[in-house]
Amino acid sequence: MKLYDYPPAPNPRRINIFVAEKGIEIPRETVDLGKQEQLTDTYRSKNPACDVPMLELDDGTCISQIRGIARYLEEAYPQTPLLGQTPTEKGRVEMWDHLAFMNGMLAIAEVLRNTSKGFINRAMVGPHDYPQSPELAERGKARIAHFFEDFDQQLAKHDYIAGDFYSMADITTLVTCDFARWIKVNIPESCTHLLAWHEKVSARPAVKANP
Ligand SMILES: N[C@@H](CCC(=O)N[C@@H](CS)C(=O)NCC(=O)O)C(=O)O
Repeated sequence: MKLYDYPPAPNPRRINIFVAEKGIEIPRETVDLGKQEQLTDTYRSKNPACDVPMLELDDGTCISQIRGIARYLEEAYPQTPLLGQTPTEKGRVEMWDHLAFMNGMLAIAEVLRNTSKGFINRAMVGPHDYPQSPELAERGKARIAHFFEDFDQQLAKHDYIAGDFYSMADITTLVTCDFARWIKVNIPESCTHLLAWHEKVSARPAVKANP
């Protein structure tokens, strides 16, 4: 098994924390996004989505997309469950992980990829090129503010994002909050529940090992 990784980027960090929480050792191969190695023919033939992370199994099966990778690892290594244990927990982890990705991670990406010179004509992750759009960057800023408020409200009611247990939804939300710093946005002071939760989950050894 091999994990195709690029540690500086936020989505690979999600899986790296997930793997560390489970205590699994997986060999890594770096796909340097700075050199656009995700777009080479060799990598594309394994992962047509042209993104990282990606997991290659010993029989050559390739699984991309964090939901796919996390699901595989959760089933293959059930110790330290991170995707919920009961039907209700599993549903809630999926729900909140998806909300954090859609409303947080993608909102930040919307700002970054539509403003940074490094992403000219690469406004979207994937095999296809798209031009930047200043309007989308503006919308992204508004969406990030709402993401912080909505998740702060959830944490006013629960110790963790999907309920009273730590899960993949916490990992995605944590990585999203840290990713916001890339566009010089921090968790607002008014989001006291989110700030307290962020301090708590940032202290976990698996998180500290994957800064
Ligand atoms: N939906 C994907 C997101 C993966 C993703 O966006 N990865 C970024 C790094 S954070 C990437 O590979 N970017 C390649 C590019 O910018 O072309 C997943 O769930 O794995």
